[in-house]
Amino acid sequence: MSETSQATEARTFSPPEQLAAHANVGPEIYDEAAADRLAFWAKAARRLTWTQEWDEVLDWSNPPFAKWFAGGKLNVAYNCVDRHVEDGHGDQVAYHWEGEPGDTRTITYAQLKDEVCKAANALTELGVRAGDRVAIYMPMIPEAVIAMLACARIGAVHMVVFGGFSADALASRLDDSGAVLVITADGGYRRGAPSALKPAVDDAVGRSSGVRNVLVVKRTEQDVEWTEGRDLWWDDVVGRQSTEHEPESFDAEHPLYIMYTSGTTAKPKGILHTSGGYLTQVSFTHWASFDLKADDDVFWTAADVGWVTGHSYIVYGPLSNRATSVMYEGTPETPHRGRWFELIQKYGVTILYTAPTVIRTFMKWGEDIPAGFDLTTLRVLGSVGEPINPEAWLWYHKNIGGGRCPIVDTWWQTETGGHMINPLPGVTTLVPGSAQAPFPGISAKVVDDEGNELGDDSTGLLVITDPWPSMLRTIWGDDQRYVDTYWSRFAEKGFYFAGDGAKKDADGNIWLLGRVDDVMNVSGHRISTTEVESSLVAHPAVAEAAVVGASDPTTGQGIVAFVILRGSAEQQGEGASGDDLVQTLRNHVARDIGPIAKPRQIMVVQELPKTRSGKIMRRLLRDIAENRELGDVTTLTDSSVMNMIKEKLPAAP
Ligand code: 6R9
Repeated sequence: MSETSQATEARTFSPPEQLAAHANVGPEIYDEAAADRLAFWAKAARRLTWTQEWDEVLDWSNPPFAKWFAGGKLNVAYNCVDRHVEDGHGDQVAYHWEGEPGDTRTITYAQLKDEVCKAANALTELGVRAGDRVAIYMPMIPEAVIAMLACARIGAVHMVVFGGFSADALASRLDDSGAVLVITADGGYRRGAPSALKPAVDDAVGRSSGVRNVLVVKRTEQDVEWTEGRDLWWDDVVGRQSTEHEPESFDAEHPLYIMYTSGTTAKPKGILHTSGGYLTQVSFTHWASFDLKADDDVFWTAADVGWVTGHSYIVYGPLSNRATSVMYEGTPETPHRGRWFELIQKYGVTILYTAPTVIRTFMKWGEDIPAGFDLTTLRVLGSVGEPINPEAWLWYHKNIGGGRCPIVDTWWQTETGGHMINPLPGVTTLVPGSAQAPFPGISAKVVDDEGNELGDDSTGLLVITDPWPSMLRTIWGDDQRYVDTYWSRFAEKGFYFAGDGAKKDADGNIWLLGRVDDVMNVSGHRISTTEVESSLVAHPAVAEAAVVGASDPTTGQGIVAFVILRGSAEQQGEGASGDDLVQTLRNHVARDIGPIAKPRQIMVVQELPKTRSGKIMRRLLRDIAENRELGDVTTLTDSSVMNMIKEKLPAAP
């Protein structure tokens, strides 16, 4: 593979003529939004069905606590399901679901409505009330979506935890959110075998005081432990409910969900999203960014619902727009490396949205695999989760998009709820590798450390300068941390600090450069260095640990850990069994946090570089992990430490 640097990539791609001619939005949308931002978002909000009109589009009287569409009332689930059935589209497929073993389910909007109503009645019977938190820890099966919508329908706040996370991760989230119910499954299929979910739930719920019931979907039929009185089968409780359920209207600012994301400290942040503004932006961006045509398209976000991308672009965006979606349970290589392409061919997928890490994996596997399938139905491609390097962009464009599909590279975050910076497929001349321009109605800037806007051809920090409808409203239970984390860096200017570095090229296109704080991005998953460090230090052999994200050709960043062993373990680390210990530690982290957090490499060292205030200088360790000349070491307490570390290390890959 040749290196294609961002600076040297010069090819651009104008919108396909046919697509541009019939696109949902044309170039005028930028002027319209610029002329009156709030009127623009109000118009987007009117695409939804409200039972009561709002009094004010934006109430920003108490920044950074925003209220969008205050006074307005709606039901999010009604907007995603019922209104399409009432409009005569009950027979339209909402999801073509495909299990990893090849079993399938086709769910129409009418069927989805019945299932959501039954689940809403079941939750009510279990005593769940508006405002209560419900944890969802599920494989990628339709019940995950049904459970989310059932919560939304009754005003309960869902909190989806990615099924790959450990019992510990689940336990801390149950605790922090104060969940009263956990909805899970016996297991799911992953890489050709059933993997269990229930044991982690039993472990986590055993440590939590607030969870009253565990509702279990039968998916794999594997044996599960059962706690009488607490555990209930989904089929028993939901199965017998009525398909009638009257949706109640909730305030636009009623909480919709909490999604936890890693920060710079070990404690994950519960990002809170509310109803009206969130659905407005997610629905509108889904329609405009992908040029979604409800009657014709087959839309596929190939991601997990346990990631914000799944919330916004598998569930709320597509359903609010009456899209027909594909939902797939498993991994791309099961039972063979052409599985995704087979699904595109089978369902006639027209829009595919996925992450660069998957594209880079497909590149590694070779272009012969996609070439063996009919992918000609595709017309728009999307990318999300990390910067897509121009080489991967061009490969995606040629080998999956057949050279004819625009690629929409969408920059956004759990915190932003929906797309923020991306090209529009019928409007923008694409620059491979760049997310290009703020979405209409979004005000993003690249600034220097003082918050001064930078001109073209410069590098700085990404900020959002005005509130947007699907912005997070706070960190669950911690307003101060919300202020400190996002709004204190540029407090005087009132900017939202995204935590990403960004560059503006000579033409004003925005290029995202990754996290500037200590959050790593591994295959699109955000993992904090502190989280992994805490896990390592929890192992009896480890005295101290420092973790950095080093650039990795496949996963974006790879986790590299530097550990100082405890006295008793030191000899092991030096001796022949050192490799064993390193393996043990890698597995320990995988078990503790989840497989995604397993360090790529662990190096045993004598010392770690620290500042006078005791902070580990990860920047220097990153230099080592990426085999670079060391940067500035003047703030180290002891600059000889770096030489010591370098001497002891094998050459980094
Ligand atoms: C949606 C999502 C957010 C962080 C974000 C940034 C990185 C996401 C990106 C991108 C460059 C893109 N990121 N999309 N970087 N180009 N198109 O990924 O949310 O999991 O919260 O991660 O991911 O660093 O700050 P989340």
